[in-house]
Amino acid sequence: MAEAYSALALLRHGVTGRSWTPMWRERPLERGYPVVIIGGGVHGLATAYYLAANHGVTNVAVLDKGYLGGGGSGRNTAILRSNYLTVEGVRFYDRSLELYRGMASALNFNVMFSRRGHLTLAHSDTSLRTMRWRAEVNKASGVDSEVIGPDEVKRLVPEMDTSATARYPVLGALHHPPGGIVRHDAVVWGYARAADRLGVHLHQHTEVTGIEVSGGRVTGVRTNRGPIATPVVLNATAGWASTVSDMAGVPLPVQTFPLQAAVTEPVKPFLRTVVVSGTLHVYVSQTARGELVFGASVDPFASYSTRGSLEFTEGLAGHVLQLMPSLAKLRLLRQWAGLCDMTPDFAPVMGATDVAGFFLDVGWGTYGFKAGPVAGEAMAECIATGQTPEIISAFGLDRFAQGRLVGEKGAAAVGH
Ligand code: PYC
Repeated sequence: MAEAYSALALLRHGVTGRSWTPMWRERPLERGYPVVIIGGGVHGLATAYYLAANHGVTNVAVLDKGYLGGGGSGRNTAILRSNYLTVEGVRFYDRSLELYRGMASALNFNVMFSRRGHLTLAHSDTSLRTMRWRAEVNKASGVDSEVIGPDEVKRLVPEMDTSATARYPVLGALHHPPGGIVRHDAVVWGYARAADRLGVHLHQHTEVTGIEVSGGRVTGVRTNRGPIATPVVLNATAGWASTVSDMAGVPLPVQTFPLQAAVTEPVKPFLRTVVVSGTLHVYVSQTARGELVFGASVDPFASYSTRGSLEFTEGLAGHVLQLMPSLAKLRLLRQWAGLCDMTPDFAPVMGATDVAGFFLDVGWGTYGFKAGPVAGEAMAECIATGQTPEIISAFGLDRFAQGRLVGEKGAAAVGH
C-alpha cells in the first residue's frame, strides 16, 4: 500500500509539479559574507556544514558556477577506503571513513553507505611488496588491511580469473575490509540540505571571475552576479583549482587531467567487493541497483575535456575481461569524465596561504570524493580557529618549496 501510495504521489508530483519540498532554499545573493566558499561539491558543502554545525559560523556563502555536485562530486566512482601508504594519508582518510559511517544519522539523510571490503590486486612481485608495505602502515595506524593470496581473492570474487595462466596473474591482494561505496549525489544533497537548514546560503550558477586582494589580504570576490565583500575565501574547486588560485596570486603545482568512468546495464548482485588493479588501470564495484561502475586511470594528456573516448572504453573492456572473463556479454550504458587536479606527490593541498584569508582545499587528483567529509571538517576548523588542525598539517602548500612531500602515488587506485 505504501508503495502504491508513493508511486501515485510520484505521478502526481510529476504531472502537477506542485508540492515538492526543495532540499535547500534559493536565497538572495548578499553583498557581503564573512566566509565565501568557491565550489559547491562535497568539499565546499562539507566545509560550510561543519563551519555551521561545529563552530556556529552560519553566515557562509557557497558559490558554484554550475549546479551543486555537478563537478567531481557527481562524476567519481564513489569508492571509500583508508588503506593509504603514508601515515599522514592513512589517518586522514580513516577519519573520513568514520564520518561516512555516521553520515546518515548525522545528516538525517540516507547516503547509502555500503561497507563492501576493498581489494587492490597485485600482479607482480613489486606490487605485492607495495601491498605489504601498505598493510604494515595501515595496521600500525589501527586500520584493518592485510595481504591475502589468490585463493582468498577467488573466495571473495569467484568471477576473478586467478589461474596461473592469466595474462596478468593475481599473485595476491591488499584486502581492506572497511572499504566500500556510497551514493555520491546523496552525499552532496545531504550536506547541502543540512547546511541550508543551519543558515548557509547556497548559490548555484554563480561564477567567480576574480578575487580581490589588498595589502596581502583577501577583501572580496567578483562574480557573474556582482561583487561580494569578504575577508575569507576558500578555494574548494576541482578542475579549476589553479585558475581560481591564480586569481588570488597563489600559483599551484597542479596539472589537470580528465578521468573517465563508465557504467553497465544492471545485473543481479554478484560482486560484493570493490576490486582495483593498479597495473591494469581499472577498478570496479557493483551498485545497489546492480550496475557495474568502472573507472580507469587519468587520460594521458593534460586537458579540461569531459568528453568520453573510444580509446577509454576499448582499453577498459580489455582490462576488465582479463580480470573477469565472464563479464564479456555485459553492455556498457554510459560513460563520462571528471577533472582531476594532480599534484607532484599525489597528495592534496589544504590550509592557509601567504595571502591572508585565502584558504586552499584542492589538488584532489583521483581521490577527492572519499576525503570530502574530513577535508570539510578540518577546513572548517582551520577557518574558524585560524589554526591548522594536526590532521592536515602535512598537506600545506609550503611542502613543495620545503621538499616535504607526502608520497602517495603507490596508494592511488591506479597511480602506477
Ligand atoms: O583512490 O580509491 C581511489 C580511487 C577510486 C577511483 C579513483 N580513485
